Amino acid sequence: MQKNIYIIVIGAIVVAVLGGFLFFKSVDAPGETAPGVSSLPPVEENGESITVTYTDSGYVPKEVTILQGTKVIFKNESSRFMWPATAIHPTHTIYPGSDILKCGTSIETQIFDACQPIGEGENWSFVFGEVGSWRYHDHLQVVHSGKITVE
Ligand SMILES: [Cu+2]
Repeated sequence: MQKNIYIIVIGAIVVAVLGGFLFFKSVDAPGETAPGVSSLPPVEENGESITVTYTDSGYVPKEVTILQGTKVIFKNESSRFMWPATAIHPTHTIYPGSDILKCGTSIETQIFDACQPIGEGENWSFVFGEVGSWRYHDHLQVVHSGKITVE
């Protein structure tokens, strides 16, 4: 009788350990991105877009208010490279899901970070899915900053 109880207890432990292992393995599986990078929820575009121009004296307009799902096109009309990125320099983690460490990964296009210098006359755009007030800066000219308010 005593022996049967041991077998049941050991069996329960084996099931718990195996179950836990499979559970964590299945949680990790859906990402299929770079190691340590989880995928971000899809952003629904609302079909609207506005343009923020980067000039030699900074972003114009410096502050804009948009509806959730609006695409903001950052247009470089300065005489140097631009690199729009969410606050705070240098980590770029204020906008949800963003992090400069995600640049170069499969979710690079889903973060509020150009992740690279954008040349003169070129554009970089981002669709804002998160409601809130998001400060950003130019990663190459940190004094040039702005704010996108998403309603
Ligand atoms: Cu920066």
